[in-house]
Amino acid sequence: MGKFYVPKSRARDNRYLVHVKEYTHYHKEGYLIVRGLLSREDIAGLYELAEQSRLNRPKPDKTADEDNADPLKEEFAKATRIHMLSRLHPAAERGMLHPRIVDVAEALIGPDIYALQSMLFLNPPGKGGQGWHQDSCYIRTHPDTLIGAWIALEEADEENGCLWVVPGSNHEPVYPPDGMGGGNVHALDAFGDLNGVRNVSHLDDDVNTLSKVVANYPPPIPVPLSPGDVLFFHSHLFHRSYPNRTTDRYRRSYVCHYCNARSWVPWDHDGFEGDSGNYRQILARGATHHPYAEPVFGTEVFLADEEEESNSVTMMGMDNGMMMPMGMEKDE
Ligand SMILES: O=C(O)CCC(=O)C(=O)O
Repeated sequence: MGKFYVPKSRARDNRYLVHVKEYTHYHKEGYLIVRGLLSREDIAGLYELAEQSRLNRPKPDKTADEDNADPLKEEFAKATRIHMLSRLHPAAERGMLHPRIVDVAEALIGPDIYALQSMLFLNPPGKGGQGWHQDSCYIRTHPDTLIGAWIALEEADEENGCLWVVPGSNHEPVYPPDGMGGGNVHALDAFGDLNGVRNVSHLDDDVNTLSKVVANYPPPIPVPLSPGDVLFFHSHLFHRSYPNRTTDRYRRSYVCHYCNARSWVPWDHDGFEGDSGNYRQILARGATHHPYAEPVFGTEVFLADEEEESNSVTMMGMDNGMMMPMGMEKDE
């Protein structure tokens, strides 16, 4: 008889238990907002890291933004996001592997979860924004199981550049960017009419031709969030953000990407050797038959435990055409 594991994290205190309605909303609409998933204490370390990154940044080249009289803006002239701090700072690793975030990922795309990527957004006044795109275009996983978690470190609203999403667009295939040999589209040759798109992520809808597919949908919706709220979003979902149009507020957020740890991952932000980057991805929950990495700073992860395995259920065909789990008494 085969075995399957029972994730150890089931018994954990403070585990976030996903509701069926949340699961169906995510799979139907392509996103899920979990309000207050992280506490103020949980995000304090990430907020502090964003502050340090802001204050310790080398002064930008004056010529890069020379008409800008606002020192606040000048300080941030070039920096809107910092990639992969999770490989450099304990707080960033803890944020990416936060068990309550992984709890949700486990229910939506798991049970086995890799943590792949982290980005700390600063988005000072006048800066930031990313035009319409689909995340699977940038991060390749086979099967394609990628999910994003957008963690608000402060109020994010339309003024300072919250995310916008197109509900239901997660059911679209990934549109291949022209000139990138199909990008990360799965089974590109299996489609008869999957047209390429140009300038994906460009802020200007006139040049970013993914906006033409977005226009087939009802109007996109903004996703304003408060500190500790987390937006989970499907990697095929059309989404974007606008530059921060305030003069006195930042838009600090932490955005991480995960996938099912049974996926083949021919990707790593910092590159990889051989034919897959699986060995560089942290196993954040469950188990995998692929190679994986461990947290660098000792953040606790909840992996499958051999001792907690259970027997799997095998179905058997009966004479009357019904299926019955093996080992169950036959109902006479
Ligand atoms: O937060 C943003 O401004 C953009 C984030 C985004 O689109 C992404 O992480 O895919």
